[in-house]
Amino acid sequence: MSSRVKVVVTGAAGQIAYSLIPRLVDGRTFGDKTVDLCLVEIPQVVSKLKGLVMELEDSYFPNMGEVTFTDNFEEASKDGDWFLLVGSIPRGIVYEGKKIEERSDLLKINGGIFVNQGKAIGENGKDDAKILVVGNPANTNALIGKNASGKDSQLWMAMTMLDSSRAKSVIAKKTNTNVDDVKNMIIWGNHSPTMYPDVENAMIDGVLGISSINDMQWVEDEFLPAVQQRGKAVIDARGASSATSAAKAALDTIIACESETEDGNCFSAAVASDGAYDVPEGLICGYPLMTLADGSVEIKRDLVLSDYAKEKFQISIDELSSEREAVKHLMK
Ligand code: NAX
Repeated sequence: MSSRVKVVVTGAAGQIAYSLIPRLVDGRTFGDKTVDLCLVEIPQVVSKLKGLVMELEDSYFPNMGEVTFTDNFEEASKDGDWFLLVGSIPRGIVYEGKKIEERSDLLKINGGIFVNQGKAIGENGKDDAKILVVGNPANTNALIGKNASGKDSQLWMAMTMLDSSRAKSVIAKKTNTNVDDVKNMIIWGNHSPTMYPDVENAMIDGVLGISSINDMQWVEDEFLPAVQQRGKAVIDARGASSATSAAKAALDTIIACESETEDGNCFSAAVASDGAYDVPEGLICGYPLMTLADGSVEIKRDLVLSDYAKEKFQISIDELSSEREAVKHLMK
């Protein structure tokens, strides 16, 4: 395996990136590999990255390789091993004279960005590149990007690790355990309030969640709303969306993909459906994943969903299908 890794990060002057980028080179996420960074921003902001590069240089990171920044994604994408697509136009911003409030408007604007980025990754990224879409609407942005890339050997993911970590935290508090005692915390579906965090299949201190929690009323009334609405709760409290927790989740996703998953375990991210768990083919859907010894990432297929889980999951699948319908003009 190469001892160098090139990581391309978009939205590099944003909030999440400020927490994320230093930790890509701190020797934990990629172990002892040398990490080359290519930071990408829109032209109006790109010069700010000079300051971030100065800070990185001043931070004593022995594993940091070459660091460059640009507003030219195509150039940045050359030989990229990892692409962290964090940059997108956020909700609430005024774009071409219109305040962007609706998910459908977000889909439209960001969809266009992801066509170009997907194409560049397909043409210039490594054949086995891994792409993690963080910018919202993450699943459908990933769908558009993957479609435009035209290269099936690359792995496109949308981030649901933050939702999984939030769910672990709520369960750990409820069961008086440590977050590390909660394993297999799967997020099914979309990274949106329709997601289905699966308590029943989680392992809590070695016991299956359905036995350990045994309180579906709590799941329905407290757990699901707490996890599904956590992003909004953070925005209400902080006046800005989750940043440091989102950065940690992106790092945890990379770590999960870079090392073999322990037997029986899985982690959460959204990948293209091949029909697994009756999800329409092609949708980028939150699934339980495993990294195999050869470095490939596979869907874990032996989980059983209760009727309750299936009903909730279907709501999110339907939302993903309608998002795909809304962007079909951007797909080949
Ligand atoms: P910021 O607004 O702080 O930063 C976004 C940055 O992206 C800006 O600096 C902007 O100039 C840049 N950008 C926009 N278009 C770009 C393009 N085409 N190429 C390169 N850069 C571009 O947002 P931040 O708080 O960092 O959040 C980034 C994204 O993550 C948002 O879409 C947000 O909704 C999403 N999130 C996703 C989460 C997830 O779990 N998947 C959780 C956290 C967060 O809400």
